[in-house]
Amino acid sequence: MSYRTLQEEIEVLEQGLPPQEGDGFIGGKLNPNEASLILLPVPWEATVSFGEGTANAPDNIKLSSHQLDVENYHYIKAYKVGISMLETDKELLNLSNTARNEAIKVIEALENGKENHEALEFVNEASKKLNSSVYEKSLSQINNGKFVGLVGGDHSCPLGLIKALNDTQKEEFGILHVDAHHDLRKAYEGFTYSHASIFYNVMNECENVSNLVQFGIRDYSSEEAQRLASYKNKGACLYDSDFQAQISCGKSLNDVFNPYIEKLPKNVYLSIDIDGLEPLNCPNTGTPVPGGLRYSELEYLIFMVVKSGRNIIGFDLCEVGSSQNGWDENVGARILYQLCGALLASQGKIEYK
Ligand SMILES: [Mn+2]
Repeated sequence: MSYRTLQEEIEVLEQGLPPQEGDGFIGGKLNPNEASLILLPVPWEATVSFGEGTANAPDNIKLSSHQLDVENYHYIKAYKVGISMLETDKELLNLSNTARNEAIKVIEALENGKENHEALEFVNEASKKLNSSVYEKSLSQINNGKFVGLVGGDHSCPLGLIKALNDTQKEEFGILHVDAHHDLRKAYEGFTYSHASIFYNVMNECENVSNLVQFGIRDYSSEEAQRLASYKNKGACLYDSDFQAQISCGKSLNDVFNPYIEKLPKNVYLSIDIDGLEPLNCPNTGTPVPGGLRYSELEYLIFMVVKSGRNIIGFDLCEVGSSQNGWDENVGARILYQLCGALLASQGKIEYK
């Protein structure tokens, strides 16, 4: 692939010509060395419990993003400081497919009241390989002075990125997490690094994560609610039912979101599971749940973080499904571009309004 320089990239994107098939995110072809923000695709769905397809999301989102206009209301010309999405790691995709087959054996055994230790061990080892691969890739970008946004894959993908930030940030950071689920299970179906355990693992393994603030949550176990409560002031959750009730009583989004934004420290990592949105925006995500945030509410929530003066130090977008008509990927591409703009604006790289 022949890359563009940043100057060439800006010229091409501002011409607004239709991107060509092999082009990258938003039709870009920028040399990653010249980017401020690197998008790391992670084609992984070893432990998904219901609907499959999210391992293909990075490539699908990239293709879908070709129909985006690069202008954005809040974030002014984010492409001008360079956004580059890396090539998808095919080896990782192969490992995901192999591990997925083993995971199905584990789940089938469980459904028959049995256990398949050999398959379980394979999946857990594969997940460790994923975590160290994401960690190493993230770390090398961060050490090169780049910001990193991760494009999943299922929600187990970002542990390596969060750990790389944990190991390189001078100050502690908080996590703003949007999801239908707490993702606080201590292993799920026996999988240590399950999509349903991401924040259990983060809170256990990342000592520089000051707190976890969750939005959109509406499908959870008592184990998870108790775990969140056990974090005391390190954990907070605006449950979706509470959110909907407050909005129904006439409160503004500002008033409802603000007390939760205020719990976050200066530095914030955003973790967006697309199933935090209403299912009409993500009909093919792995575990859709009725209710949830509207697209524009998520957009405003992200903007509130920027407007509050906090620094977004990294992000992930996970669990985007594969659809026949491209709708899930279309929404995913738009959220991803919002996240890029928000990070770059919060870091003072671009203007916002
Ligand atoms: Mn999740």
